[in-house]
Amino acid sequence: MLNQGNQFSSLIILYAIFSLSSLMLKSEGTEHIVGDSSGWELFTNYTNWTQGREFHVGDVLVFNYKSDQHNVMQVNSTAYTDCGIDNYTSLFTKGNDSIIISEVGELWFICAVGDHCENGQKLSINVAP
Ligand SMILES: [Cu+2]
Repeated sequence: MLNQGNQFSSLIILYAIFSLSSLMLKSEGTEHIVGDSSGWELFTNYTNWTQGREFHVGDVLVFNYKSDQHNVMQVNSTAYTDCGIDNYTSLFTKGNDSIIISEVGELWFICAVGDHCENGQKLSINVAP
């Protein structure tokens, strides 16, 4: 049979476990499905998609697309504006790409296939601390 002291310490331990797990959940970033159910596609306005959303370091951007039709190229602001594909930071081609946001500031992504970027398949986000 448990005495008062033991019951009290079990409660403390339970409390510690719960607070730890909620802390762990909290530190896990938000997952942003780019374009929601449309995914990473042509004819989707990604500027609209970013409205009302907050992006923070540790969040994850998920790009869903058909890997034989699109890709995700992380570029600088100039390449974003000009749809330039010669210089890029990273290229993702899996079709289900999770990109962990690791820095504060603006980030730019385009699709480097054909004229997709010119047709609006581009995303720019502003990452808050
Ligand atoms: Cu594309």
